[in-house]
Amino acid sequence: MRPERLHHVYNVRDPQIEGPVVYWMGRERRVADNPSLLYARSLALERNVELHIVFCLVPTFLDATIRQYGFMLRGLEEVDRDLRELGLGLRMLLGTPDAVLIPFLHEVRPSIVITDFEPLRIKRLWLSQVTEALPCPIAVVDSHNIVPVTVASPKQEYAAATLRPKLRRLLDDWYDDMGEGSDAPWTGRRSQIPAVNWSTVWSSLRVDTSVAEVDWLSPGEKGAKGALQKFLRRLETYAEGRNDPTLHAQSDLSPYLHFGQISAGRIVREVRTLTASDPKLSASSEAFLEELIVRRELADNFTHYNDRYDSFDGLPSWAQQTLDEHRSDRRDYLYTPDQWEAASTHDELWNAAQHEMIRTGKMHGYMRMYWAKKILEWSASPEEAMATAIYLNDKYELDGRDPNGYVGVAWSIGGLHDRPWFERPVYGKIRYMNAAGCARKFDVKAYIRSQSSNALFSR
Ligand code: FAD
Ligand code: FO1
Repeated sequence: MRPERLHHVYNVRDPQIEGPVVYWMGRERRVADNPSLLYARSLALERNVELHIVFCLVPTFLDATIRQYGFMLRGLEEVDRDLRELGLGLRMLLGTPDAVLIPFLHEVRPSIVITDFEPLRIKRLWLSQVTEALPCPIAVVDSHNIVPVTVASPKQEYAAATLRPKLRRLLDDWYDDMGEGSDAPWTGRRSQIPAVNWSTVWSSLRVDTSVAEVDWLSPGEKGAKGALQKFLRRLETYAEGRNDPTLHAQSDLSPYLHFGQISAGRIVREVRTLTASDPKLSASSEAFLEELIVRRELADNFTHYNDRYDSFDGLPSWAQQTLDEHRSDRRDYLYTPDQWEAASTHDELWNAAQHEMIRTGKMHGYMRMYWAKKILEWSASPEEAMATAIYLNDKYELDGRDPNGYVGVAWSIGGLHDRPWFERPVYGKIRYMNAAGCARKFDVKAYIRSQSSNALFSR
C-alpha cells in the first residue's frame, strides 16, 4: 500500500511493537480489495503478532431502519464466514465505540489500530474518542477513494470541473493500489476467535422495522460481484439510457458501495478491461467512470472539508444569498412531513418517485434530482427542504446517509458544485427542473404507471 493512503496516524509518540494489530473495520465491509485490511495484515505479519478484526455495531445509527441494517448485517455475516475460511475471523462488538471498543482495546493492548477513513461527523467523533482513550497509534486508511481524498486535493473543491483534472493526473498511479491480495489465506500468527452469535447480534438492534428489507438485490460481497457482472452485460446502454428511469441502465451498485461491500477500484478495473476488448463500450464506460470516480470522490471531498455538509450554512455563499432573497416568495403548494412521506402531493411524477424509493429502496438517479428540487419548491424554507429530503432519503434509500446523498441534496436544493442559473421564484438562481423537462427525456406516463402502487416491481 502506498504510504499516502494513510490519511492520518494519531498517537505516534507512543510506538510499541509488542501487542497484536487490530483492524477496526468501519466503512469498508469486505475481505477482497481492501487496502485497510491489507495494511493491517502486512503489519501483523511483519511484527509476527496476532491480527484481530473487529466491527462495532451500534444499536441505532442516524435513524437507519431494518432495511439498511439488514443489508449491512447480512453482508457482515458473509465477511465473518470468508475471514474464517482464510484463518482469520470477525469480532462483533455490540455498542458504541466508547462503550465497547475502548474496553476491548484496553484488554488486548494492541501495538497499533488500523481503521477506515470516514468523512461523516459521527464517525469523526468516534475516532477522536478512541484516539484520546488509546495508548497506541491509530492509523486511518482511505480505502474508499481511488485517489485518497487528501492526495487528490488539500481543500474543498468548487465543482467536478476543478476536481476532474486533478484526479485524471493521479488516477493511473493510484488505481493499482486498491488492496489486491487482502483476501489471501492468512499465514501469520493464529488466534482463537470466538464464533459470532448472530442471533444476539440481530437482537441487539433498536431500529425501526416498519421499513421492510428488500429482496431484489442480494447483500454482501458475492451479491456485489454478481450485480457488477450483470451491469457489465448492459454497460453499453449506460451513456444513452442512464437518465431514463423507465430503463434499467444504471448499475445498482450504490448500496454495495455505501456498505463497502465492493471496492470502486475493482469496478474500474473490470469496466476498463471489458472496454479495452470492445471499443463500442467507450462512451458508456466514460460516462459511468465519471459518476463512479469524479462525482463520488467529489462527494467525499465535500464532506471531508466541510463539516456543515448537511445544512444550509454549508452551501456556497452565492446559493445562500439567492435563496435568502427568495425566502418570502409565495409557494404554490406547501406540504406537511406526513404528506411528503405518504406521497400525497398534487404531482403524480413526484409521488411516483417517492413510491419507487419506499418500495424498492432505490429511486432512479435522474428522479432523485427532480424529487429534491420539488421539495425545495413546495417547502416553507430551504432549511426545511434540506431536512425533509435528508430525512426521507436516509429513511428509505438503501444507500442513504452517505456523502453522495448529502451532496445530492445540497446540489439539488442548494447549488453545490453547480453555477447560478436564471433567476426565478423560490429557487432564485438555483437550477430549476420541471415535469416538462422530464417529458423531453423520457416517457413520464410510463414511469408513473410503473410505480403505481399496484404495479409489479421488476428489475
Ligand atoms: P450509477 O449511475 O450506476 O453510478 C455508479 C456509481 O457512481 C454510484 O453507485 C455512485 O457511487 C456514483 N454516483 C452516481 N451518481 C452520483 C452522484 N450524482 N453523486 C455522487 N456519486 C454518484 N447516492 C448515494 O450513493 N447515496 C445517496 O443517499 C444518494 N442520495 C442522493 C440524493 C439526491 C437528491 C441526489 C440528486 C442524488 C443522490 N445520490 C445518492 C447520487 C446518485 O443519484 C446515486 O449514487 C445513484 O443514483 C445510485 O445508483 P447507481 O449505483 O445505480 O448509479
Ligand atoms: N457504521 C458502523 O461502524 N457501525 C454501525 O453499526 C453502522 C450502522 C449503519 C447503519 C446504516 C447505515 O446506512 C450505515 C451504518 N454505518 C455503521 C455507517 C456506514 O457504514 C458509513 O460509514 C457511513 O454511512 C458513511 O458512508
